[in-house]
Amino acid sequence: MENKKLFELAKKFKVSGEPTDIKLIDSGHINKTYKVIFEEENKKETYILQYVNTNVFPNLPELMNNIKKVTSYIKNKATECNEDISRITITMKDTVDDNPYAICENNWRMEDFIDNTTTYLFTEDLNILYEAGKSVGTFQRYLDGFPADELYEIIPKFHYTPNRLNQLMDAINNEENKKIRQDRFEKAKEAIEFLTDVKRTSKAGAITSKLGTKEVPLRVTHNDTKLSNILFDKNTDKAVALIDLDTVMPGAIAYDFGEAIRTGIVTSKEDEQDLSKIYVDINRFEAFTKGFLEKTKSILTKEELEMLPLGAWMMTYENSMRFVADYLNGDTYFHVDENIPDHNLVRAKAQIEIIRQMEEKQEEMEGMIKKYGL
Ligand code: GN1
Ligand code: MG
Repeated sequence: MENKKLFELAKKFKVSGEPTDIKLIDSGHINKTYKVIFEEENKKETYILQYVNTNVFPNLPELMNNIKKVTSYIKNKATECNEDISRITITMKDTVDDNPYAICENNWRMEDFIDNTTTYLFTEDLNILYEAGKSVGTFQRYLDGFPADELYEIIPKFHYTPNRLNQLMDAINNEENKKIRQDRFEKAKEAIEFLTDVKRTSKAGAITSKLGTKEVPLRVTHNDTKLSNILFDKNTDKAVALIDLDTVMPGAIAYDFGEAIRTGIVTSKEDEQDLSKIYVDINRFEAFTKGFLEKTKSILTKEELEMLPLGAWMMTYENSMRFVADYLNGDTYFHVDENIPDHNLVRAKAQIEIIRQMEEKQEEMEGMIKKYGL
């Protein structure tokens, strides 16, 4: 979209000055995100302008309500703990016409950019991972006690892994898919075999069944805690805030731990094509776990603690199934880069490599959880 049009959209939100610069930030798989600069008498302020994908998030008002509830709860809790709340979480801007959900026509919204922060797709720095662990842990700690059933289930069964398996099976068994994309079925053969191996499918319900029987509590979970959703201070690399709250919903804490481990445990991109570059490092698992448990040890039940390594496996399993399903369905869900052939399959294969290595290191991971959690 042209800058002029984007500036017009940005001006529909209550901020002072005039927009002078705008850049596309190219990292999310669902929404379209821009960084926009407003200037007033040599003062510059940066904001995040975002187009929300309503195919994925059809109920945007409820989504915005969830964010409002969760962010005000976090700010109140942090205030009680005498923390500076200016950078602790996201803050949406109101629209000039006071739309009750802070969205303007065609599903655009704007939020403050938290100054002097950066993100990482992956990192080699153990201290950054320790900080990431503290960040996800702090989010959980502040929201401990939030009545999870007050949140709207934005994407039903989002981390209900048996459902993700069903969606994969539907994509595999879909006659139309087989007819139009026969080549994709051939290319994805090994990935399909790996993911539908009974060794793995039999574990798909291992978390949801315990939520069902209430052996583990239903909490408010972020559900998309990948490393790139954590802001770090540019100068100190201290974690600042966990962003992208679109999928805050009721869930198991193992989801938030697991999704962060999936992306933090390797020093490669989610779509790394050279599988020999993917190395699941237990030292990175340790660094994240240490930070996470420092913040959450006192709120976790024994069952939740024991479930954390499984959460890491489950989130990786789930993402690979989703990538393969989307590949077979013709890339209708995740944004794909046209310069990367078979992008969703590339992502899935990288995730499968991570699963393979995690399965070998399950006991080591369990040992770390004991070390820092007991
Ligand atoms: C999507 O949009 P983004 O990049 O924050 C997806 C997550 C996946 C992730 C994989 C609503 O997140 O669930 O884990 O891609 N979000 C949604 O990178 O489906
Ligand atoms: Mg997201």
